[in-house]
Amino acid sequence: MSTPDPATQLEMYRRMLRIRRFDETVKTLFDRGRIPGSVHLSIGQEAEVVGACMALAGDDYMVGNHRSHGHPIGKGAAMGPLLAEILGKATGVNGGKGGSMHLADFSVGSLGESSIVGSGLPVAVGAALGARMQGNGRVCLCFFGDGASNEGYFHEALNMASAWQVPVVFLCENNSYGVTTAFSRVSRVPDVATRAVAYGIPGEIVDGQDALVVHATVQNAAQRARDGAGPTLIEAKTYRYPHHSEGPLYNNITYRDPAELAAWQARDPLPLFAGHLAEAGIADAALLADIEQAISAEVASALEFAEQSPWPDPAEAHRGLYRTPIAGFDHA
Ligand SMILES: Cc1ncc(C[n+]2csc(CCOP(=O)(O)OP(=O)(O)O)c2C)c(N)n1
Ligand SMILES: [Mg+2]
Repeated sequence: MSTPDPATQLEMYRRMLRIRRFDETVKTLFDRGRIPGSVHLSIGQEAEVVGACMALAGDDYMVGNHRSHGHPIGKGAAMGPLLAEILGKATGVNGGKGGSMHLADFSVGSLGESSIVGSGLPVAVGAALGARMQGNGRVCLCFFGDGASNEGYFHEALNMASAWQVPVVFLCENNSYGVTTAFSRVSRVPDVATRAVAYGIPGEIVDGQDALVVHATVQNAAQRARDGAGPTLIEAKTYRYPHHSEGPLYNNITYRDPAELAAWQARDPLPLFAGHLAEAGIADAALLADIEQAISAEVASALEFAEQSPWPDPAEAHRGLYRTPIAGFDHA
């Protein structure tokens, strides 16, 4: 696959920056008590998110997990309705009923996200099977973590996808930890990608801090899937800079070496990609500064939109359910 043209590479940088600034804004809102529950940030992982999402066609499907603010942004979604959803507002992508861990945004093919670790894997296989049965040429990209690769869902989904050769790309975002548990403590094989052998599908390891490498690898896998050659398991080695989720839970827990964090921060995907754009003559310092300013303005206006939006009407509470569970509350 060829390297994306300069305009596409600039858009990759914009989306990575959008995710970073979006998640920083979410953190500020959370710290001010504006978001109930918890939030899981993708800061540090932007390159693999954007590289993978931008390797898809506009109408391809995508499935996320609990750490998925960045996935719809990577696929090109508007930030206002995403932020409104996280704040529980009526203008949110799911009417404010889903929140941080349920940013389904059908406008960009994002089928949904779920806090049940591993549960997106079979959903992705179902979506891919549906695409094949409908003959619409779409593929489904499935994001999941290293922790999810130890769930039964992972094995069932990969086996069925392989047996039925459905057009799905499994993208493991291996950020080395499931909450505070290092992957090396819960697996005798160091790489998730090795497990592809058990299902007779290709398994590839990529540098998750390099958006272009991830992009090329996912593009190849998506083409393979579209051509009827079945699924691929890709493992992007990456790292989250914040703790698992926001809040005071992790303040006094030691589970990772500060030197390890510093080593990954030295390979922060944003300066890495900015450096590449400068070296390749795609962006000079002035253009990079303009992009930085434009993205900050976009995030500020997304926040303004979310803040100004109304709360959902209580009468909406039971709309969108398969079945209205309480007699007398039938608003369907
Ligand atoms: C089935 C299930 N088991 C446990 C949990 C609690 N839990 C939430 S996130 C998480 C870790 C997930 O790790 P990973 O898949 O590596 O994703 P990451 O958070 O690192 O992106 C756990 C154990 C859950 N939500 N669902
Ligand atoms: Mg993990």
